[in-house]
Amino acid sequence: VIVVLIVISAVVFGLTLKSAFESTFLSRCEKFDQYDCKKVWDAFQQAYVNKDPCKVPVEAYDPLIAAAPFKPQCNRMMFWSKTKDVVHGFTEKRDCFVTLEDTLLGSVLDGLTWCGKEGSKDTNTTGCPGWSDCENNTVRSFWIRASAAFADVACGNVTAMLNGSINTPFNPTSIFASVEVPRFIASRVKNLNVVMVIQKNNISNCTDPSLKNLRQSIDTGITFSCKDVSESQIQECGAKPEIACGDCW
Ligand code: AVW
Repeated sequence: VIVVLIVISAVVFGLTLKSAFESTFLSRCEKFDQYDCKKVWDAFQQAYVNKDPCKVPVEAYDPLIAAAPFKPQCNRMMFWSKTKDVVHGFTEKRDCFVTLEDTLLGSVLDGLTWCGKEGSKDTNTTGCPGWSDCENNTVRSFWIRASAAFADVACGNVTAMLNGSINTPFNPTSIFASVEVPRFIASRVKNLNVVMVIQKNNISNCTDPSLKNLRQSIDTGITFSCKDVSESQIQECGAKPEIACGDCW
């Protein structure tokens, strides 16, 4: 009887335990002051729980964005496309710039996979649709919504790191091109400064034709500049706090 009771209580206790996903979410969230992480978790869950993981529209995350709004950080906002590692290698060492992944929502969900299921209140971390498996998938809709909200608060001088080792550094299908750039408005954003990350075997640079498209697609009134900067120079500035942010490139 005792053994049976122990087993039953262990099972009941187990069901009330937080999932590893929720624990990761909350512990990453608690590194940020000023937010009620339990409220943020509830707002997050309502976006996808008990839904077909391919039927989560971008707007499903509106209440989450409202629960953890992005704060404008003028002159420090950093966007990127196909340069995730070099950008974050830099921003984790220096506080010159803030990327989406340095904000509460971006850092909490960076690298995670999640989805719900019709008829269930669980959050799954396996068996979720991949990025391109269906348009309105749980993870992709979140990143589109969060990127839009982050771009909405962009102000002053905005920086973007693009990749000089690919054919089309400014790719119209990227989140940067399709979601973020269209939200930069001249009344808030003064200048868009592209840092073209140049590696040894680079195949493009600031003269690439795709950058002309970028220049043409930004709101009139926002000035544009582009600078080719070697990856090693970016890494060196990350490693040397004595170099002023404004002198990195
Ligand atoms: P990215 P973006 N499969 O480097 O301009 C799986 O292409 O789009 O840059 N994951 C994907 C896929 C895919 N096909 N495409 C994109 N991702 C995910 C937010 C993946 O996690 C920031 F503010 C990849 O690391 C940047 O300014 C990430 O999306 C801007 O959006 C970026 O893909 C970067 O988006």
